[in-house]
Amino acid sequence: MVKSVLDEQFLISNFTANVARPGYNSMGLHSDQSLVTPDPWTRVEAMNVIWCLTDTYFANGATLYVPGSNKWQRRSDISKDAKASLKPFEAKAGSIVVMDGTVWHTSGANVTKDQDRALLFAYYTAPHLRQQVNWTRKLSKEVQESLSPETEEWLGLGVAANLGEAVLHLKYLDDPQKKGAAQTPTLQRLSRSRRIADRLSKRRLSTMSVRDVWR
Ligand SMILES: O=C(O)CCC(=O)C(=O)O
Repeated sequence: MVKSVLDEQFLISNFTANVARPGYNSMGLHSDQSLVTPDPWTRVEAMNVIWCLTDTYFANGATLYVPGSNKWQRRSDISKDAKASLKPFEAKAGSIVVMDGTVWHTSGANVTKDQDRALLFAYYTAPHLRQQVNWTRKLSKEVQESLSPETEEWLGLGVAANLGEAVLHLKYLDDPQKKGAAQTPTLQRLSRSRRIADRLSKRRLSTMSVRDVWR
């Protein structure tokens, strides 16, 4: 699902648990893409997958969104009556809600007496956008070493962390006749960089130069 929106190359930018307890108030209206990249927002470069751990409805603080706000490309497009047009994402526990990063939204107020609203937000972005969390610092060495190559890639922990689409463009520049070739020189260099990184991490060295990767 994430790949269908952001393409093959994407990063996990952040992963948060937002629990709105009784009495919790709304936060400010925002789009998640506007937090990490300046306008104009002409294409979708961020998205959230929201995991509902509890039933989520207006009174317990369901996320509120402005229908059609994904069309706003600049701050000046934000409608004056945006707050009046907010609608809740209502869903049963166990559901997921996929939210395009250009949709303007806020958390709802929890006006119930005793019903928590617990949501997990997995926030993904295009690879050229700096992640909200520095996973290299955040995750312990043990956790990093236990990750699959795919998860490592998604967290931007690889040596070539955010080359993203550049890899594809370089591939075509290397040899336009070989668009479908699986092992272009660029990709060979990337897999070599992974092997070097693996060797370095085994030797417990923490840094390597870009020259080592691309030589
Ligand atoms: O908790 C919510 O409903 C919304 C959270 C949100 O928009 C955010 O964390 O940026």
